Amino acid sequence: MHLSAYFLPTLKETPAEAQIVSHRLMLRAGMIRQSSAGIYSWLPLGLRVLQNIIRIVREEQDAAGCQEILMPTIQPAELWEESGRYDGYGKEMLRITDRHKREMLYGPTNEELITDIFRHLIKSYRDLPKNLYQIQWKFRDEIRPRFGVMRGREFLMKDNYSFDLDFDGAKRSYDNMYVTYLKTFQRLGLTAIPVRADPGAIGGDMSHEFQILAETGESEIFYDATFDELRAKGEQPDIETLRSLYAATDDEHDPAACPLPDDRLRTARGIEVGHIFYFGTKYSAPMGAVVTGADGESITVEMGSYGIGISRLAGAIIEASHDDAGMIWPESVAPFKVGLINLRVGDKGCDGVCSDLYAKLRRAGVEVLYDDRDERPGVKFATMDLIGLPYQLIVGPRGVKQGVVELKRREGGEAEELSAESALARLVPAPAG
Ligand code: P5A
Repeated sequence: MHLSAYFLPTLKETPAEAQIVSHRLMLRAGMIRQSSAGIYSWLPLGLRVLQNIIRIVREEQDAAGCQEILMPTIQPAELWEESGRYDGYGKEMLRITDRHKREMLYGPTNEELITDIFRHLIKSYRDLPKNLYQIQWKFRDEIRPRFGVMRGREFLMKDNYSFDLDFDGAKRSYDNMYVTYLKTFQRLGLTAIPVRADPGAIGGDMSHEFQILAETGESEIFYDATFDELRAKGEQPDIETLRSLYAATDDEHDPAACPLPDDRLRTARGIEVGHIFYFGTKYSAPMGAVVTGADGESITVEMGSYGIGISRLAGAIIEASHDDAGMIWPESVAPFKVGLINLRVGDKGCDGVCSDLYAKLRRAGVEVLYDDRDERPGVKFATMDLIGLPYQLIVGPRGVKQGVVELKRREGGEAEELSAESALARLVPAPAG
């Protein structure tokens, strides 16, 4: 992609309404634009990040044996009357009346709709277990939408739902998602702390939140100091270790019952990027999601639901990884891998080297954003630092004469002069095998 043609509406001024760094940076880098409170359009750079998050979440869901479906955003009110949540959900639910005066709603979550699909289409114990997921927009009329995409009203969620014959099966499904979430967040460049949580409106009696530590987080969490020590060492702890460590939200944390000595207990702010629930027959019993067992008996299925805040993650990753100059994307979610900077557009040597590098990177499947604008070097560096691509490949007249280009890592800022061929070899992944 040539930056001269790319729709990247960057802002020079810091928007006054943005209170936290991720929101400021997303607006300044032209990733999103608000259309009404808590509702956003995703512009090209932002959409690339969102799609990378979606890809990773989807790959991990598929690898864990979940199957993708897509449910509508608009749901009939009757299903929620059946589960008993229609009135209780309150003002957060956006209620709509259609032309036939039927009550509808924009789904804030999909337990009822999936249970309805299940009860009509799955009849036998032989069809279980099942774990179905979707990646779909949700609407919650939050009283205080804020922090950009972190607490929106319309937001993108990966939600999945497990169905099992008994508690042991449901526990296996829950554990499978617990492990899958840790892997997913790790691939997104995040260390997530699984925290025992209050199941809230979704209900049930087993629940974990996945929290990313950040000062601007909306939740307060209590956790074992070992988490910090592991993070400081840059280690991703194994799952058994993680599970054995204490962590709880402020609702769940009970100082009298906490197993940790005072000097091992830490408290911090966190951003909830995922939340998993086991709720047994809370929806399947009132809605009649029943299968026939091996001896012809009726079995009410055991369910769980599991959510990842996809659009929130775009903001959360920035909160976890930025500096004064801008964002620092982990390679897995970066909108492009390389920013190619031509320091003197119009100079034959620079233009030639850049065109050649651009073509070769593209041919090798490396995503590259080529700054071919007629702008001062300072402006180009500032733009690249702001948008935070993992590598900057800098081509200037002095280097071109000496047969070198500069390769710089955004994270850490290490820079090196090397031949164009060596730079390419660094950026192009070695063929497998
Ligand atoms: C689990 C999947 C549920 O809704 N039902 C289906 C369950 N859980 S949850 O915790 O309420 O939401 C799951 C994740 O969605 C993100 N999220 C939000 N993101 C942006 N703006 C919001 N207003 C918002 N509300 C929830 C969170 O990451 C949450 O963990």
